[in-house]
Amino acid sequence: MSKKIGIVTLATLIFSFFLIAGCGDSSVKSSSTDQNGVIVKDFEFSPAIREVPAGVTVTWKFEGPTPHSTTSDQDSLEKWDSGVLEAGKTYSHRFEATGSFPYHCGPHPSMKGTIVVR
Ligand SMILES: [Cu+2]
Repeated sequence: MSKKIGIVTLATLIFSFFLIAGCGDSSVKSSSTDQNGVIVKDFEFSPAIREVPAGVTVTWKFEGPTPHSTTSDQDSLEKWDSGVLEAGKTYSHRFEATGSFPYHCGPHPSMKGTIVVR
């Protein structure tokens, strides 16, 4: 009987640990956002090719004096358009389907990037 209670307590402890780990993960959101993030600055998407797992939200962070956008290419199967955003703004898009999704900056079509969803 006491062995059974011990197992239940252990299971509760493990469950609690994952809950805490989960909370810890969301409290350090800035670093996990960076992992799935793209900086838009100096007429570049950085990194130009960002690989993410399916179901992840990619966040573009706009910096620098020139406003830019993140806009999916015409032939991209995943569609998004941030509109033109100034420094300090962010735009997020969740990618569910796997594939390679090219995008560009509306005002500066030579700015190109790709989100690769694995
Ligand atoms: Cu631009």
